[in-house]
Amino acid sequence: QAGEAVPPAQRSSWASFLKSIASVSGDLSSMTCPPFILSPVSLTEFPAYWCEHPELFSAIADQNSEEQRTLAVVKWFISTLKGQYTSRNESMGSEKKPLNPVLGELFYGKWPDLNGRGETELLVEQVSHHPPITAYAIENKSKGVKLVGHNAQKTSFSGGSIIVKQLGHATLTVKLPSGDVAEYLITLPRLRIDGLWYGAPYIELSETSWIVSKSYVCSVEYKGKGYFSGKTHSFKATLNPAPGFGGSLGSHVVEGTWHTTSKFTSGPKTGLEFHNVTGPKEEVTAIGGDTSGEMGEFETRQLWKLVAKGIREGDFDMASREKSKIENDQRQRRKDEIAAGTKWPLKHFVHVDSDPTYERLGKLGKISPATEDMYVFKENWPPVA
Ligand code: CLR
Repeated sequence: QAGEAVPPAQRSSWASFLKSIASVSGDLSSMTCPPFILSPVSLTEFPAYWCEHPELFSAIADQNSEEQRTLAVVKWFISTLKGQYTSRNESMGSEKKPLNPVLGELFYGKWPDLNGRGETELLVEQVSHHPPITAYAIENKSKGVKLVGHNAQKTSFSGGSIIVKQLGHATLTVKLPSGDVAEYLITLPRLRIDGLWYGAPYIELSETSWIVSKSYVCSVEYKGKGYFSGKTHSFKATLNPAPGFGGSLGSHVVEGTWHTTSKFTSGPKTGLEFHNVTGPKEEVTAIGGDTSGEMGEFETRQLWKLVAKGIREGDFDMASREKSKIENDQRQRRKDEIAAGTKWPLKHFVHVDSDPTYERLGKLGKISPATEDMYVFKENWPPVA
């Protein structure tokens, strides 16, 4: 039944929200939603999903062949999907609308060194407000593994679902003992947000994303219920040597469901388990939430504290009052900048129009577009002294 999962008092507001998304496409971030669907967490916290299995991230550095390393990268990548795309359903009962970060918003965090895996650090900065763009760097320095990327979304509405095209990409680099650096270009899946009619949204992934290095091209195809395995959250990863590497490196196919397990279905390891995320994950430890620190009021949890409290405690008047304060402050800052002829300075990233790594590796996969802009990470690490 329509609006089944929606609190009765918010059903008409949900219905008008659904009507409005059908007509507005592009950017959902600033649309007004009924309170039951609001999340108290900002999008600047989302890059932490990339490392909720820190041991898989660090294990990328421990492999001694190109083939094993590529398999480790793909295993880590697939293992992040459950957190990225299902964790709000687990923690809050459905997908929710995250807080829309302000320009300059920051989130720093880390995962501790355990069992010799090394410490992993996370740094996130909101580098654009209109359209919303989030840039991040995740680094395990002792292992020499680093992920840098940015993301934005373009939304549309089709057949009762919200379709989210992810813009942006990530590059994973690994310092090898030889002194070389292995690079992996990572592109992102398309999302379909289903369940809107009932007021219980959830994500299904579709289309293809790529993990490409100079020696391997890996495509990850995503399908939901009713497609190749008939199961929700299915994927099929196909790893093939890049042109020129065919003789020495093997091909592999992995199939399964990304929120549970998968196994090799073709190649030398056929039948063996590939990934398994049925066990616990490790959430990031946030760093430096006090306004006296380097991040000041731009630290995400500090910035949104009262809005988040309002959402958590059902005090939506306070939530919207506090949200307006933040928005007005932002508007004033932009006005002042225009008047002064200045621009908000990014703290950790530099925007450039094209990414040579993306262009070079993208060609090996069938990745389109042929080029993308990027946010180069300034090497002022660590984030907090
Ligand atoms: C952000 C980047 C992360 C993966 C990810 C997961 C969930 C996505 C989010 C990204 C972008 C914003 C998003 C969200 C799900 C819902 C939300 C698309 C891609 C939209 C803006 C809110 C829709 C509102 C309905 C839930 C009513 O790595």
